[in-house]
Amino acid sequence: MTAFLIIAVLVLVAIAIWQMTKIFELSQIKADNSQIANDKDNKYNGYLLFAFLIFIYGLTIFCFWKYSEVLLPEAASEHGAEYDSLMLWSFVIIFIVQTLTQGLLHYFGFKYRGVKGNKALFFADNDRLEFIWTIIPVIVLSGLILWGLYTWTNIMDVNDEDDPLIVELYAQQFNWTARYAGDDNVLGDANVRLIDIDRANVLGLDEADPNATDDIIVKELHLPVGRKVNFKMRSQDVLHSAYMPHFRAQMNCVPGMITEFSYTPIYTTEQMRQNPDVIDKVKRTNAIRAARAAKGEDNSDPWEFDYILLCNKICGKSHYNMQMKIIVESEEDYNKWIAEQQSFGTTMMASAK
Ligand SMILES: [Cu+2]
Repeated sequence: MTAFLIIAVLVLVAIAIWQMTKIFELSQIKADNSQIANDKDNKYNGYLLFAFLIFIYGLTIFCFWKYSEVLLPEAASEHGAEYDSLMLWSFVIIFIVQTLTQGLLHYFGFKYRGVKGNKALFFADNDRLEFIWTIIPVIVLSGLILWGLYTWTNIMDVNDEDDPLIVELYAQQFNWTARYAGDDNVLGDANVRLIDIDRANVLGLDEADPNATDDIIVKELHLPVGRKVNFKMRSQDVLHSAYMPHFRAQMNCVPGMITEFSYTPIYTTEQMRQNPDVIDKVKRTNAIRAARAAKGEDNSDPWEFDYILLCNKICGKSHYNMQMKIIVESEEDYNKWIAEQQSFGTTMMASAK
């Protein structure tokens, strides 16, 4: 009996499905199954184009409104303002061109959408038009490139005529070490093959080189405000990149060679903490941290602004945390700090005992 009932139910279900398929097929007959777009389809596509245009314009405005605050504060180096204005003008030009061309593209897409018997206005050849759309980008781009080259040469001025402070930035997976050139302001020779961890020669300094004796190896970068700093970068293992965003500075650290970058800090850490954008950022970050603290989560201690050196090349699994604090201070404070540091010679003598 049960078997009969099951079979009956299955048959009824099968009939129901068959009937429903039939109803579905009937309902489809009226629709136009043609694969060729008709005027109505083209009209929909035309309006969808406009909707998309509004979407991208809207997205742009939204991003300006929402994310402008995450941009870097005012540059803290002498060359930074020039760098920033080059970047700003590049963005302004890109923004204007993008807004205009996208508007025109979508407008013409709509205007000349498929309509039976409608034919788009077109030029097979127009010298004047081609001249205009070639010459304008040529002028604008060469202007930007020339300005860029000029700015680049200014920024990459690593000469040591005006007595810059010489500092080595040494990169390795996954930390930074800084080396000051000491009283003579000349860095001693170094080579990764001379590294001797047991004797605390972590940077492979040549002990036979008299210039190395007064070198000072530290884990925190202190810079006197207003004095040019020439950085000499080395890497022990893989490609790293020394990135100091607040100073608009970045240079690759390449194993086997010394790369250079130079800048003059113009604001001390204390002065930068008074910058309205920085104050705002600290406030926002600490609001997030306070919320985390309320939930008992990690990383919830109040944060204070500091300049920072980051690695900007994906160099391995702990790349994200490869950083060093930078402190810009008055010449007086800097001199006091550097006088308290141990020289390479002293460390070596201590380890020899
Ligand atoms: Cu790195």
